[in-house]
Amino acid sequence: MAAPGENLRINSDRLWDSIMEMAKIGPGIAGGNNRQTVTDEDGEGRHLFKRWCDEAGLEMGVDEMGTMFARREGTDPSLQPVYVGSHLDTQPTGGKYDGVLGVLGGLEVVRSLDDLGIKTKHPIVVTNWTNEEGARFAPAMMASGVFAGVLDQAEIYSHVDKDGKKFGEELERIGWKGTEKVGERKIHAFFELHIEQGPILEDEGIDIGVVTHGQGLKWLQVTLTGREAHTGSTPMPKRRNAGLGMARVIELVHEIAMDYQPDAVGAVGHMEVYPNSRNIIAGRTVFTIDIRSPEKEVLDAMDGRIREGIDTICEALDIKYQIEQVGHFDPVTFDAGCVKAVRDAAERLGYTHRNIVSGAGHDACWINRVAPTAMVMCPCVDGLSHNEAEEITKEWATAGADVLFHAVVDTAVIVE
Ligand code: HGY
Ligand code: MN
Ligand code: MN
Repeated sequence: MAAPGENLRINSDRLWDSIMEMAKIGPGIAGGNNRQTVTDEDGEGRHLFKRWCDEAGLEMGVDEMGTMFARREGTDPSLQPVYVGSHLDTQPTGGKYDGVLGVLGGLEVVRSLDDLGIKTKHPIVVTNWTNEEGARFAPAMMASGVFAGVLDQAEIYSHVDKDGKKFGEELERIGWKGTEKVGERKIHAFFELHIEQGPILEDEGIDIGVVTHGQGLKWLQVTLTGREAHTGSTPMPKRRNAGLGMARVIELVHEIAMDYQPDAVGAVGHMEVYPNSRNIIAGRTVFTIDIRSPEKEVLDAMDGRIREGIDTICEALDIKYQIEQVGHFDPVTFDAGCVKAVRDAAERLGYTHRNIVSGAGHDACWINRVAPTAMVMCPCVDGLSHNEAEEITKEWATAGADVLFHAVVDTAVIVE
């Protein structure tokens, strides 16, 4: 079967217009988006995506985690479909492209196939995975994790946000809890287009990242318990300061990550201080350590050193600690066949490309456990993401979607 000709391209204007249309839903306060998972804004974004899928004649399925599957029939409906997609939920101060480019890039593949009158043997399913970000409800890549069988659905339903609302109840409230059993769908291959969220492609002037691996991740939620006391009248030696403990742990995480350069990373982005009053010594702090590395041994070594360090810090400050692992996946090696389809597509289309390891986690990292999977990356301005100022060019979006188009269609097999 012939591969798509190098002249076959997606409709750049339509893709860009769709991204800008989606960006109007759940606007942020600085030009980006706040469309957090299973909020009303997420529900509105889902309805817009469904309307576009209906207009494209796709058959929509929704599973019990709210993941949306929009199916374009193949000439042989008995074949396992090629899945293509990402996520529509955003960070609280997210950008317009993180996740959205992958879902709407997948929809653009289908729209372009219809424009060109191309049929494929395998069906194609455009996918919106619920709660990739893990910002409102941990962990990240939640629905794809349940789909891959690594997270327990009933337990996940009970996860609460900072206001005590439960994920399962919120999913039901916005009307997007489907009836399909999660994980029963069989996938021939899965492709995800995503912005790099780092500086490499832009710095090197390269159009396409051929993602060969994804780095591993651990999220450790730490609770430190000291004693609330007056900041003025409590002598320094008598303080049990959970705020000081958190500060020392944050410094420890940074120092340990710096010991494993150039690849390891570590930070604390989520911090809560109680009672958070100007003249009360913090009695309790709750925060999440995010450590990552392409090497499992390094990730495990950092984990061990951090736990030892927390014990030493808390001993010295006479405070208690609890550590709960709230997110984890090992480094991922994507499917060689799917990675080759991405690389061949970039080559055929004349786009510059390079192999790259994904620094961020993605739904593809979990789906890679149950189906051959690969990712396509495009650059982003200053490598900035998880910031409302996240930006890409229309040309970068087009190149990424063109490569996605060819990789998906190559794998779904064109019918002459
Ligand atoms: O945390 C991550 O890497 C992803 O953006 N959820
Ligand atoms: Mn993402
Ligand atoms: Mn993200």
